[in-house]
Amino acid sequence: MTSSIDRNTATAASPVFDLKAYLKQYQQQVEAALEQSIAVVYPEKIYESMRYSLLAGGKRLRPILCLASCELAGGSIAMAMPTACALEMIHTMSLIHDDLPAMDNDDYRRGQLTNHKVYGEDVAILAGDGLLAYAFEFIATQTQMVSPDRVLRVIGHLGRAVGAAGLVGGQIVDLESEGKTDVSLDTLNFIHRHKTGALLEASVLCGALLAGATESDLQRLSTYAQDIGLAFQIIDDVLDITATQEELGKTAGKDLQAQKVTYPSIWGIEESKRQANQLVEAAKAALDPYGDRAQPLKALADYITARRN
Ligand code: GRG
Repeated sequence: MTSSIDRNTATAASPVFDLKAYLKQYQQQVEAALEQSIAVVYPEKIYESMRYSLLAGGKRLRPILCLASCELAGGSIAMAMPTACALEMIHTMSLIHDDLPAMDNDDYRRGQLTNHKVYGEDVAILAGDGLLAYAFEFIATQTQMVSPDRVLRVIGHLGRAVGAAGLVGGQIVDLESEGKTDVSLDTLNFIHRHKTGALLEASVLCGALLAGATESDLQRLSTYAQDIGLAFQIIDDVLDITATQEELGKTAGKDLQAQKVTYPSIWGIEESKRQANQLVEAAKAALDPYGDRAQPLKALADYITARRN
């Protein structure tokens, strides 16, 4: 296929992009698709528990990044929606497991009680497992208008991003670092590039893969995604200190309480914000060749540093 850049020239008078309206519209579409994605059948408890966390709100950033990236690369929302839902299923399962007493031990998530507080630890573990498996089933069975080789690439990429080479690898180094005061910046970067960054990168790349993006498109999008992934985590660490429990929808100040090494604990709050802004600028610059077509992804990058939760 031709490069996305060839089909896309920046215009002198770029229209102002309304991120608020964009987020509202895409969030609504994602909510509707997620609502339809899982039915409650026998044995009801597991499906109810999966739906409890999946439909608890959240910014839906990963699905929206996937849809926006697919559109930038010339695809449609319909092509990417099953993968977008699967990304949210995987993200939600990682939150359920992260909140368990054996991990971060949290009582609140997305403004409501965590899954294990409502259903018990045994059910919460299974709800996470159920969502993880279903995510891959959902991509394989629900994706339409995309050739099987592209779907296969998406499944392969996502599997790698979620396993020991991605989320799971980041989480274990995070657990091993708990209680240590001498965690290096390299280790902190490893943790967050894997634990948080890998799924954000997969969200962007899977959307583009579905649309048949070229290798050079994938390279640019990967640079964008890795930069926003790290910026996202730096701001997450800052918000843990500066935002309230009401704003966050989860316990605030947890990192300080657990004496965790974070970006603000190494750099301070102002320098952390500066580093995050620098990463966001670099992320946006990587998409300059796409002109106006990159407006949604660029605005989403800005949203990462401007958000309050
Ligand atoms: C993936 C197999 C598998 C197991 C899970 C527990 C675990 C392994 C990994 C932890 C991953 C984790 C919870 C990373 C934190 C990522 C993060 C910053 C989450 C907050 O994301 P937001 O702000 O949340 O997008 P909302 O609620 O808006 O969706």
